[in-house]
Amino acid sequence: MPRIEHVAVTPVAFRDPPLLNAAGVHEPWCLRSIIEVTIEGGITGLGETYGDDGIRRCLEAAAPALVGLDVTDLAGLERAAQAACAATTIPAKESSSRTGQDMLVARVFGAFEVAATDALARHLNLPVASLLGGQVRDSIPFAAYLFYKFERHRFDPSIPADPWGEALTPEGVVEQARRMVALHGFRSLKLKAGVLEPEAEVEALLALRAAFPDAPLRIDPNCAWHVHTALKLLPKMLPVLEYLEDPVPGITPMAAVQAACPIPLATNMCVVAWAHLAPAIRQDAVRVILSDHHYWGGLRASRELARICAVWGLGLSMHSNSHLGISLAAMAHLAAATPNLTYDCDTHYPWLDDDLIEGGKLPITDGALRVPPGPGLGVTLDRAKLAAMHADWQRCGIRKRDDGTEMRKYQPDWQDKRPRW
Ligand code: GKR
Ligand code: MG
Repeated sequence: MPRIEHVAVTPVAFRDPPLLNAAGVHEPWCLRSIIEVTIEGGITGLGETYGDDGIRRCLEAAAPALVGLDVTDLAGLERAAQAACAATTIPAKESSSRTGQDMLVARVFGAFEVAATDALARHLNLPVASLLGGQVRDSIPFAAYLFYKFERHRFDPSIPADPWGEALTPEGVVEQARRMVALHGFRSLKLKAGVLEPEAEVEALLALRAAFPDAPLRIDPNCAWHVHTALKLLPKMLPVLEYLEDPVPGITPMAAVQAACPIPLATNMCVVAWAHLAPAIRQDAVRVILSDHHYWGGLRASRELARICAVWGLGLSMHSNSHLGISLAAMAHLAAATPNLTYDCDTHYPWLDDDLIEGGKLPITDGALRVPPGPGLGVTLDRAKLAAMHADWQRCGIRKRDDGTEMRKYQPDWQDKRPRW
């Protein structure tokens, strides 16, 4: 198979609206890293991952070591990722507290694995889904991802107000949901919680149920609640929820809630690495895993995770962070090749203004994305937009996502406290 001839890692920044969560509020710019793996014959495969400085430096350290590897040599790719992560000093404040070394390697490896898989699939003139075991669906259902939201980035006057407006009340959340459903036809709704008093967030959930009587609903407080709070709220939430996502921090507290809860608990927080699976399954802490190829180690690792979920009778869906179209295309090909995808996937994509792929944003209609037809991931870079987003990265001044510091601009005594309520 062709060898890797060149690897490029380009940091980019794009506008992100002031979306609220338990960690604070999104900053005006979101960072991502764009990966290009070029193989013999001049074919280039694409990948996209986190953009914080720590991972970016590991990606840049690994890139030259990939040159010369056969594009199918994933073991060699993993060794390069391991060596680069071991050799890169990441100041503690620049790396996420949840990210151990193994998870860092999985992130770095995963980013290159996607790009190498795209390149290989293009070389073979096949869609990426074909290399993951075959496509079992053409269209991937996504949920509307609703956020409490400030009207605008008040501390950056250069940024115009976005069309979404403020959402800090049940009425505001319902209005946001109506707009998102009108734009994209979503059938399921997810409310990002952990922002207001839990009772107020449950009121918003009930308002969503009243406005959308048939929509499957989820709420995700990102571990902002105590076990006793989650248990107290269950009677009100149970009749309207399809699953409850990460109400409390940690496997054992999640197991305490799951034991009292007839609906599944879902997570993208307490099961985020292979080592977490055994204790979570043993304690029956979660019944839905929200997988994410960006941190589980790429596309093939995520297929393996899906198999484990199937074996253990766990539900499976997909977690998201703010992202661009290369990530969305990779999520779509992975989802297309995953038979046991049991819930609509999450995506932040409707919050994105503009994309850096040719043709602009991929269309989500009737609540679903048609899998971009191959070869490869089915998306290509718009070089002018890549250059513009790289220039934005150079001048935006942000080098690590920090929702807490951004939140303290609005509320100086604000602290990230989980559980808070
Ligand atoms: O974008 O604010 C956000 C989300 O809270 C994100 O950071 C989470 O990782 O979407 C994610 C989740 O489901 O927990
Ligand atoms: Mg979540």
